[in-house]
Amino acid sequence: MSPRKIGVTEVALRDAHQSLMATRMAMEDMVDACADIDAAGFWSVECWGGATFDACIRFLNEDPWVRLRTFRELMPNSRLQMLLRGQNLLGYRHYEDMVVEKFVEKSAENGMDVFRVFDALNDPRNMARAMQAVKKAGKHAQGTICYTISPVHTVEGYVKLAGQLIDMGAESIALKDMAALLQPQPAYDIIKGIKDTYGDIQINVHCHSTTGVTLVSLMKAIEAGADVVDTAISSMSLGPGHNPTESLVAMLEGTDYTTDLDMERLVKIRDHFANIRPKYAEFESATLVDTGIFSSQIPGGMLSNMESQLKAQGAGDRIREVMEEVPRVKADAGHPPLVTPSSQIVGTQAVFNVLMGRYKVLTGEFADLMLGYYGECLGERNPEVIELAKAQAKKDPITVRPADLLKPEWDELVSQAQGLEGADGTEEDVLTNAMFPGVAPGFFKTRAEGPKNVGKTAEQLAAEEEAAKRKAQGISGPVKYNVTIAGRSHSVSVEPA
Ligand code: PYR
Repeated sequence: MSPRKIGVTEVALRDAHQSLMATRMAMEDMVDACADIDAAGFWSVECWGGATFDACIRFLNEDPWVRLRTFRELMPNSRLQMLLRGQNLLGYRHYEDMVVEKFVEKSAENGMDVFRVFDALNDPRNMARAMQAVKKAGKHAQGTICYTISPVHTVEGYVKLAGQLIDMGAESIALKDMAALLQPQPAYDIIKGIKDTYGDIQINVHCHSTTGVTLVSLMKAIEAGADVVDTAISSMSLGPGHNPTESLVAMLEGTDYTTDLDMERLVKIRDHFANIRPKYAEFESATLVDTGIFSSQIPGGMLSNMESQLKAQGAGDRIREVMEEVPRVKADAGHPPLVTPSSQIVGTQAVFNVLMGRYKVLTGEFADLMLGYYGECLGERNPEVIELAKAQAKKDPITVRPADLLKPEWDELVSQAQGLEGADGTEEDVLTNAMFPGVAPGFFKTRAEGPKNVGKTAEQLAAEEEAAKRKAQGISGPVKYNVTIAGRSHSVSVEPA
């Protein structure tokens, strides 16, 4: 019998640089890898999502829609995949249904094929409308289970959620393990449970690698029937990122499974990003392996967020207390999985609790989470904290789908964008402004200046390396270099730090 083919989603162009280097990679550093990625034989190429969209306009002066169209052009044979925050789209609030429809329609029109639709609370009502829109656009609607561990999360519960997603029209199910909490046995049990209950629905498994256990989880997932797994090319893998693509290929050799990926192409992709990665070293996290996440449940991105909030308050030394507070706040909120935006909401409230006393001050977002304005969680919310949230927010809890309370807003969003300097009148610009209204107006003004690469140049890296070497040898004083930028030679002097 020939081995069963396991599809692979390559995440280097989205989640890998999001997780490893704060989403800072510029499009120009990805372009040269695209032909090899396109020809390597991946099931899909993940390349777009909330954080990449945000970073494009916030840090890189890059139009995220142009980025998507460029990927489409450079990878004509690939399924392009994005991560969509359900009713939140790529932003942090719920949007009214027509905005959801418009966003999906425009993303499809600009080249997107596979929409991985998730909701931070796993509330199916928050995914339904986006999934419908994806199907209407004739694209692949992937329903997502965000994986977490808690007293209320069980294998049976996850299998039931998969059924709800299938009933909503999901063409495949993603098991999304953003914090590397998915151990091998539950991976096996959940996937076996879904396959046994619902037959041959496609299952995609997404794991981060931070706890060190999840390459084994991918193997067990495959043994249980998983169809597609997410990995990152080795030079963009591990730490808070993902398992290496080439390691998956090697792991499956001699088993009943194969990826059929083209190793020569993988080597080229690996070499490309091995050259690029050092440019972004200043954005990298120091974490390699952390099994403490099994108790704190804090994904890498959330930890660095809380660290910077604490430092800004001159309380950088209190991170341990905050890490202990997070599981408590999570339990009070009904055990939501921690992923955008629940990770930010729970993390910030944990910081407030440590700095000001437990629930002495509630953030507006945390009050909304406690009152149901982000949707339903699996667990019961702490009634005492609900009372505090009611008193502070001066509103009552809700049980309806949050977006049902929203009024039509598309026309208003169109007129807001029309008034902005540099906005070009397209629906894409309306959506960019709708997603990130605090950032988009500044981006529209500077867009014509073109993309900005925040990575270091080869000359800067060489100068830094030389300065470090001299420092190690005890040589002080500036070192002079001649560097060539845009064809012109400049003399620069680098002082040891
Ligand atoms: C995002 O929504 O951007 C995540 O990575 C979860």
